[in-house]
Parts: sequence; C-alpha cells; structure tokens
Amino acid sequence: MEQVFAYPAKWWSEAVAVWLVVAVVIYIIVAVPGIYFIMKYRFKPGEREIGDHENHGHWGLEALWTIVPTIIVLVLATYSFAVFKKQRTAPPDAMVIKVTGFMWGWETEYLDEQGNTVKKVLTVFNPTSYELPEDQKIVVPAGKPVKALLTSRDVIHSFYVKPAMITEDMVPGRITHLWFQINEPGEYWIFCREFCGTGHSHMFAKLKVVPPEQFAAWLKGETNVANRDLEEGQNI
Ligand SMILES: [Cu+2]
Repeated sequence: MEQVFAYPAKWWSEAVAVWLVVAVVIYIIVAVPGIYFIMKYRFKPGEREIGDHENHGHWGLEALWTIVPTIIVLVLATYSFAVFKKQRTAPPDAMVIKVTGFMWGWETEYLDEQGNTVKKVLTVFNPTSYELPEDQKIVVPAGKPVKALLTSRDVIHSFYVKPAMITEDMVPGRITHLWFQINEPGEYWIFCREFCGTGHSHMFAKLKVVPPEQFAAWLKGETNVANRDLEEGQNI
C-alpha cells in the first residue's frame, strides 16, 4: 500500500494534479484548433469576404460544447467540495491542542477529553536564530490526527503547518480550527503566515513528530528531554 506522508497534504496534491490535467487538456483542445483556424481563415483580399457565404451554426456542436464543459464544471466542483469537507472536518478520534499566537510566538496547550489543559509548551520570540530549544517544540504523535483550535492574543496571525500544507488564521476573540496528520516522525516547520509586525519573519515553531509511545511518555512528563536540554543550554 502507498505510504501517505501527511494529511491533508495528500488531498491537496491530488487536487492540484486533477485540476492541472483538466486545465492542460482543455488548453490544448482550445488553443491548437484556435491557432489552426486563425491561420486557415485569416483575411485574404478577394477571398471569403462579407456576403460571400452564410453560416447558420451547428446545433450538434453548440450542444456538445455546452454540455461537456457543464459536466466538467460539475465534476470538478463536486470533487473539490468533497476535498474541502475532508480537510475541514477533523476525524472524531483526533487529539486536540489549542494554539494561541501572539507577537511573537506561540502558546500550545494539550487538552484532555474534558477540554482541560494537561500540558503547555511556550515558543518564545528569538530574533537572532531559527533554532529552538527542545522544550519550545510542539510535540505531536506520528500517524494520529491532530485538531488545532486557534486564537490570538493581539493581532491576526496564521498557523501554517508546512508538511501538512494547511494554514488557518488566528483571530483575536475567535476560535478557528484546522486538523492535520503527519505519518513520518521528524521535525517540521510551523510558520506564521499573516504579516503581523516587525517580528513576523521570526514567528515560527518546530513541530516535533514522534512515535505515539514516545509522545504519551512526553505528555506525562516522564521523559522531559525538553527541560533537561534547556538547563544544559543555560549552563553554556
Ligand atoms: Cu504572526
């Protein structure tokens, strides 16, 4: 079976491929005869001048080029709406986090089923580096859907999970949401995707995707690699 790297990235990539193929095929069908007809029927003095001939159209052709594009539009619209619904609706077993953006950083809360915060990660502003200490990384389990509730403390930010190809505005006073799933453990970028002031270019976070057992241990605080690293870092 094909190994899927991330959702909804997979569906976006498929949708782009579908639209691209349809667009290129239509372009060729329209442009090639178009160029041919421009050449063949171009104006030549004494030939095919006004009044030379009369054309009453062709009902079959008219019907064909009305019905076929209508079908294409309906198919694309239905397919695209299905993709939209899938990427918008988090699977029921999704783990929930809440991310609050601020000038300039992120506060990530891990919520239990009752909506209580069980762990918090604060990613603070660093204008001089694109590295992050371990305990400022947003940790999530690999192969599990994650629903992120989003808001902001000041201006509008945007939470962009690069490997999952998904972004959503963080608006003060409002909770927006997105969901993603990354199947391959690793470290990935998160960026703010809405210009939010002079620190915007350093408003990033790292998404650390780990195997589920490792995530469970991290959440319980059994292996808080994070704090240990920070202490070591502070000693340097
Ligand atoms: Cu921002």
